[in-house]
Amino acid sequence: MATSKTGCEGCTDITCSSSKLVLEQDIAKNVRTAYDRIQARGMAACLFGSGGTCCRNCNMGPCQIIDGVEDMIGVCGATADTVAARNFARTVAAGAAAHGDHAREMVKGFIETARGNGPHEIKDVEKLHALAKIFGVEIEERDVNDIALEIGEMALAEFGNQSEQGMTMLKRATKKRQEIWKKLGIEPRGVDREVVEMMHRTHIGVDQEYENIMLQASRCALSDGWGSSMLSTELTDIMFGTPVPRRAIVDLGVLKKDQVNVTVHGHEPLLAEALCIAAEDPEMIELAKKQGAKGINLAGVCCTGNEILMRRGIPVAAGFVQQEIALSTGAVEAMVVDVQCIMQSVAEVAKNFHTDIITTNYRAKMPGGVHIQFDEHAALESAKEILSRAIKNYKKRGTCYIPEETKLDVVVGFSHETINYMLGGRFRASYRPLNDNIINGRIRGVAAMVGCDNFKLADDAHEIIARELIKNNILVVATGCAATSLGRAGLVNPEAARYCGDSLREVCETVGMPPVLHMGSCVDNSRILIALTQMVNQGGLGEDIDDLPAIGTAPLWMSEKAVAIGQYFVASGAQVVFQDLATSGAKTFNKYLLEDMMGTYGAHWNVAKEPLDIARTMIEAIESKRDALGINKKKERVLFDMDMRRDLGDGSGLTDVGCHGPT
Ligand code: SF4
Ligand code: MSK
Repeated sequence: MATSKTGCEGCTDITCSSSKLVLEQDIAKNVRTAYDRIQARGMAACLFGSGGTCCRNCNMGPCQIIDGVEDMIGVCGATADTVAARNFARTVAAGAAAHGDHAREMVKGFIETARGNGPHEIKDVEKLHALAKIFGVEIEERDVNDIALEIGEMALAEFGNQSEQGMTMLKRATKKRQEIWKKLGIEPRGVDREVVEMMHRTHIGVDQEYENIMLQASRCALSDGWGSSMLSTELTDIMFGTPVPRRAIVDLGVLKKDQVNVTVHGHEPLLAEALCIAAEDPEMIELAKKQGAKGINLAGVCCTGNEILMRRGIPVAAGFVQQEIALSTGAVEAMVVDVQCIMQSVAEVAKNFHTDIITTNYRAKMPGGVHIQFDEHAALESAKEILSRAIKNYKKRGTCYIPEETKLDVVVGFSHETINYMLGGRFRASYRPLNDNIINGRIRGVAAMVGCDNFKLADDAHEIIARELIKNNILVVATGCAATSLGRAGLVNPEAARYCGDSLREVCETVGMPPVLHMGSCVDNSRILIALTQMVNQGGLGEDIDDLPAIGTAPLWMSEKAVAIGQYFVASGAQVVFQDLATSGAKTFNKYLLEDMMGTYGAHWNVAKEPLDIARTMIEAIESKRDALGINKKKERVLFDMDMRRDLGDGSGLTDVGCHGPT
């Protein structure tokens, strides 16, 4: 097990206690994890790669460019700025493609559900009707499934749209933002089209002006945030239920000694939802009992985990950096994977144990994995076949170690609808109380902590940033593996209010909400776009997202999707802070990202290396927005009386966790 910092680009400090506990055990002594591989590499990353100036877009290269050195441009003449912009834009395209392909599967699953095929049904009719309004679909005297089918087919058409018309969801943005996009000519048309155009424009000899390349990068990213990701979130909510606050648990201690442990890892919740249904099937439970287990324990990893955590309260065992460690417990009968963020190394780790890595999607196989194709037309049958295989492994389990003490309570399920109800009460749901609390300074602003975890910083980086933010009375919303990491740190539950500054603590205690609101998986960042837009529409905080005291960070970003997310936030007017960007080798382009984009979008990228620097950058940005809004007058600390408590929430619609939400 690696435990010390290396000189290379990577941190092998394991601060997470559950990971440490597992890796210290004898059963894990032959396991090689990413921490070991980082230590073994022992060399710094290539400067051209990390600076963004290595180009291999044609076979005259690879060309390694040195900015400002005359002969060190590409063979074709491409400059550092062009190369770095092309590389950056291709990262955006790859991220948008991943979200787009995920979303397409969800739309297809939604259409099958509307046709009455499979185990799922339309659960959130209110949300279906709201979406019908956006799509211009008639709802009066129509069957729910008919409406769903029409919306599903319109949503599917958005992927291959060939007209010049902008995508449907764009109209949910503020008027001002829509005008900015129109003026710049970057309203996304189709999900697939923007990725194709991005790849074309970054082919050798096409678009060679970094600002123009970045216009298409914005359009491509917007087709993700306001297009595919938003479609995916909305249709998934309609099909599986819009999240409401619920209690759950996270961390490796959620695995169970006396049950068949099946971890579900990846992103697309169609299979995971079917597995949840199958795991409750008496026939499956009986099968598990025959093998000597007391039952079947499903646990999530990465964003599939977040999907079923949010909607069903199924525990999350691990985020991205812990996927190998979950297997190293020796207590997992099968890790069921679909697409994205699945390390190839899990198959190697599994060889040390009785665990099967079951790949389920034709797009994502791996050597050493067992492939059982998930058939969406026979979802339950597929799920049962997968579970049966896992159950049969139970008897083969050898020595195992589950760090049972590492099990953290969380309260999750904060869709943008929940936030509406939570603060406004069921009968006068609105963002007014949130806006008022920001205007009066009890809440200084909103910080989104999203995206992955990685091995570049110690794994308490999210916690350090979030603690600093809430201490400064900034409300945090979180998604993806960042949210899992914050859950492990004990910040995603109402008791964490004690770590907040006085005024945020009062708000959290009054409403009974955590200071870190878990909003879902990485596609669910679209919820944050809607929440920000609702704050603008509520009034009092400016005319557009770029006026809000709000900022985002993906401090430990790893996946290309995080860059697509960052770009759609910036193009929507929200600043973002990343730990690093592969653009520093191109001075002018780097300055464009970190400063000049402000003139175009009202927001730009920021880079800050250390966790506390990231937090400070965010706090400063929020305070300067408050200054610009003229709401930064010093307020005396006010103790809440009954009227003020009523303003925060009227006590109706109490859920099981005490938040005011839809029941
Ligand atoms: Fe080199 Fe230009 Fe080819 Fe890139 S596109 S590899 S810079 S010649
Ligand atoms: S899973 S994209 S590591 S959030 Fe969404 Fe986590 Fe990042 Fe994958």
